[in-house]
Amino acid sequence: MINKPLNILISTAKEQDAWQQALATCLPEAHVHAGPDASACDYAVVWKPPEALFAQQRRLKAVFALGAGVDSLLAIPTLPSDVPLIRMEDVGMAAQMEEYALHIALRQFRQAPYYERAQADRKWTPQAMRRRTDFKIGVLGLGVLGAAVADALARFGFSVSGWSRTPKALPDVRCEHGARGLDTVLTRSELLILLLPLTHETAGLIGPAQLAKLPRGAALLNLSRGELLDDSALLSALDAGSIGEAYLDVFQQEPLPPEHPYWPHPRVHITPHIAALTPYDIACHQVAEKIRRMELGKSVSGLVDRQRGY
Ligand code: NDP
Ligand code: OXD
Repeated sequence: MINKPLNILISTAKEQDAWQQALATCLPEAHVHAGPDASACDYAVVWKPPEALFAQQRRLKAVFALGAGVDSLLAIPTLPSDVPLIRMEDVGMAAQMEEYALHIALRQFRQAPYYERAQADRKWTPQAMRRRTDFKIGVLGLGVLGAAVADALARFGFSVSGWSRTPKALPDVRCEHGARGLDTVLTRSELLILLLPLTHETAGLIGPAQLAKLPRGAALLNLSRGELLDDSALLSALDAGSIGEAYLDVFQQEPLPPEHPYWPHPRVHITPHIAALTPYDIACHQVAEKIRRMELGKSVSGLVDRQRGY
């Protein structure tokens, strides 16, 4: 419990009342304000806040992002550079990412797109069986979410490789890093899953050259940010048949504009950025615990490294 009165500002793009209530429940010793005009607060808990918020709030001890990715927050020019920025770690998102990735992996492994087209053509064309261990999946990003996804796929029996910036060791996952490591993962992956943060290094990472390295007919699953992917290159690769299917949860522009060529494409499968949603209760519990630790002068995890961009 914190003894001195604390003022917390919550600012979310949507469902503000529910977030305010959840945070007040998890942190009963604090005043949780939701209006933009709240007087100087100790902490801000935000998702897509107005730029004016940081210009008004000059005494913040930390900013908490209500999401795992902080690219949009880091792009706000008024975000104070000397205030710690702390992001969400898992808070129930890892399990949702595992479900999503397993669902797509099973679709691809059991050739669902092939049989759906065969049905449309009234064709009875059984294909040879495959073993799980022969189905090769690559996961780019082995952080909180990527490592959980790679582990879940490996435990299911698929042959999984993963890629990160620094070297990693995960049971039953072939871990790669660096430029050569990326090529190793790309050239073997029949399903490539993107779970990297958007940074100056990862923006545009998957372009024509990288797509061309994947095995012919491979599938791509983007769960991270649309900006990682060159949309025109992907559409060309889909039309040429070098990429078989694209499963896209995230886009350079969200909501995806109605005229975007992804919408009608027969090999593009769209979901509206719902791969992993942030549950109010678990997220607010994590924020509350970290605020309590900070008030006691203790360190917290999830601190964003501004230089790295994640
Ligand atoms: P983490 O910060 O825990 O993990 C990031 C991973 O990416 C780390 O393994 C890191 O390497 C790796 N990485 C970063 N930069 C590079 C690089 N230049 N080259 C190679 N590897 C790199 O993030 P999370 O796992 O928590 O989240 C990942 C992303 O998922 C978020 O940033 C967000 O964009 C997205 N997301 C999407 C959601 C959705 O609903 N679609 C929901 C939640 C998150 P290293 O381990 O060496 O540091
Ligand atoms: C996140 C997201 O980063 O929802 O948490 O995309």
